[in-house]
Amino acid sequence: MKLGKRAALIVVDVQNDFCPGGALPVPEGDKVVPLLNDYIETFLREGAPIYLTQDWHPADHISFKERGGVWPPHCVQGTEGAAFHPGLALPEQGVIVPKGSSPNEDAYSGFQGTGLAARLKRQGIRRLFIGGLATDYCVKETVLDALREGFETVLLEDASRGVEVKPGDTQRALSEMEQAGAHTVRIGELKVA
Ligand code: VGL
Ligand code: ZN
Repeated sequence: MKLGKRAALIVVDVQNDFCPGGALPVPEGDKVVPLLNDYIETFLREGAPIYLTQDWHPADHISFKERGGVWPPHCVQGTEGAAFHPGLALPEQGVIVPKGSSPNEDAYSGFQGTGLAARLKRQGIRRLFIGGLATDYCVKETVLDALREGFETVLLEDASRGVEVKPGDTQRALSEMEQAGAHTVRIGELKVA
């Protein structure tokens, strides 16, 4: 698979709360960090834009258990848990996309309420490479929205991990994304020339 012109990288929610020791840990969530750093390096070398979504909730967010949601409080704005994993090679040119900031609205997708699709289209981007946390929630919804928006969409399979609230969720998410038209790639398969 070629990176191609008009490609962008979207790194989804690689934050402390989604890594082991965090408030809503994804098993092996931290394992995506070195791989994403490799992808980031590749995209930087190619001059391709990089976006990083950040789950960014107010303290009383609707998805939290206290408000009848399903999740423990996580990624509360300005907390250490909401910070990017310290090992992530945050590029200076990287554009941070906060999401889930409205108290009464859940937002798994990086496209929901962020203006991201319009911004990418304005830049002439056609193909998106998407990876991060969690495969069965925010990565999945971001990939499905990317496809709905008409982008050619590639999941970074080795640089994503699922929460697995129910066993098999990650695998089901992969099937759903592929069925919707997503491609998948691993770092060794990505050609830049
Ligand atoms: C996510 C659950 C709640 C995610 C965000 O990033 O996948 N999951 N908020
Ligand atoms: Zn969240």
